[in-house]
Amino acid sequence: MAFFRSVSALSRLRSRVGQQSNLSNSVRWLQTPTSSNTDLFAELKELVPEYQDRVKKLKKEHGSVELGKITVDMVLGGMRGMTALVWLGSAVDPDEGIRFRGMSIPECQKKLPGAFPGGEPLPEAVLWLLLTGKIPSKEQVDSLAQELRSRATIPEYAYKAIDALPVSAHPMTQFTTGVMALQVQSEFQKAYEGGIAKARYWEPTYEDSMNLIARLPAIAAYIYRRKYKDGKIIPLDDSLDYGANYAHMLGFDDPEMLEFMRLYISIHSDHEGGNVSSHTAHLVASPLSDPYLAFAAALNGLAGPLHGLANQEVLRWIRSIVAEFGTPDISTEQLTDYINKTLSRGQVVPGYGHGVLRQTDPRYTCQREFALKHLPNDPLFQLVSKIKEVVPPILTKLGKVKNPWPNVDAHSGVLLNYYGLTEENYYTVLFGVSRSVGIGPQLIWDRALGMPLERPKSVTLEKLEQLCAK
Ligand code: NMX
Ligand code: MLT
Repeated sequence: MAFFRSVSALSRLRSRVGQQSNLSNSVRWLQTPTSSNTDLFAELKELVPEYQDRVKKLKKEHGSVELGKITVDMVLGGMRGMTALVWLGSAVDPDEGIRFRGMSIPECQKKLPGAFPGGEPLPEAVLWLLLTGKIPSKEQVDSLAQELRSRATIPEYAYKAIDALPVSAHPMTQFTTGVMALQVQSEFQKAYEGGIAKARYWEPTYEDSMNLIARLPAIAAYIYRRKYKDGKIIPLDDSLDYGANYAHMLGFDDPEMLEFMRLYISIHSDHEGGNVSSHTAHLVASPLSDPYLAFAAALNGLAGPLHGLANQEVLRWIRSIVAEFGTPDISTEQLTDYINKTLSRGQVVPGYGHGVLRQTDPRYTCQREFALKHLPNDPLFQLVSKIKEVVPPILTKLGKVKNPWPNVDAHSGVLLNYYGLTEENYYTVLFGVSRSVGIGPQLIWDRALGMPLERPKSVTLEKLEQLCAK
């Protein structure tokens, strides 16, 4: 069925190591196509020394600059608000939301190449941006799409590892298992065992991260086909981009669904470094565990209902509302009663609230705009719109919820459902594939910048009490 691709990543790596580095000093957050280089690795190789110098300078000249104080609330409160790690790809402003290398979602929609003029940003474009900080040209994006397709072959044993699980296993369990099977091909592990020098760690990390990103859609699609369809693999289409190919391998070819998948992957790719999945990947990679090991750990965090699994919970909750009233066309009073019932059972309203955001998530907003354009009359979309009006005042009234507004997960399910992807237990796998586009680049930079083993200090309860008594 599937075989390793003929040109191995290792031989590509060897040939690249021989290439001359061509240092450019002019590239820092320029956000315009600044080179015609269509090889992402070569582009990165030019950037690495400059970034290394910046980190060296920060450590040498500003190592003791304080970034804030640590309070008991932070230590007991999930480290909320504690600045504790560097993440290059994106940053989240509590009010404005995500910026990818400084660019908001509407800016990305305007400036990043799409599959057609005016189309949603291609995930390949986001990947290029996150890794280099530069807006790629269409030629660069096409070249990256081709590179990802060339890396996308799945070894037979990865399918077999998934097949060893019962079909009833949750898709996220199957997905993590598939990623762990892919780990067998880790170039970083091989290179480390071969004695690679620290200065070159990022090169096999690049190979692993790119291979991982390239292979995830096929693994993820297999899980979907196995669990919900006939189990037959739909092969990759060489003419399609990353997002479209994933939809195609799942079994969806409606051009609107392909376009939604491009948007979906792009907006779910990265959300700075402190979220559970990204932070987990960074932490697990810090003792030099390879990208597969780190990403599998990240997926296990993503599978929690307060994080990525919330997209599954949202659609389940919306369906439970429809089941309760026999129709999605319900009154504000009926919806209010249902939300209060959810809260009185000691449950959260899924899709609402956030650890950092304090306004409506712009990822929610852009999905709403997509829905308004393509499915304004869909009854579940109309229900989601109504929920957005009714939930925030109720959560605000509780007096403890810091952000009563909708997050990314409040919207994605109804769009997927509209296009025929109705099996909500699969939704977090889509989030997981997307998140690799953000995590992969950071793992490469972690190695390029020589980021050390992560090991914060903990404190006992007794010690905390003693410190507070002083
Ligand atoms: N429904 C009910 N209660 C909530 C909600 C909500 N949507 N959001 C927060 N609260 C409660 C929270 O449980 C906590 O209660 P308690 O003190 O009794 O433990 C209180 O409000 C304070 O929590 P916050 O400080 O506002 O939120 P925190 O930063 O701790 O948690 C989330 C953030 C996202 C975990 C939380 O808002 C939540 O559980 N939301 C629902 C699940 C969800 O949508 N998660 C997806 C987040 C995005 N993602 O993709 O990861
Ligand atoms: C994410 O995309 O990771 C979520 O919004 C959660 C977060 O940022 O904490």
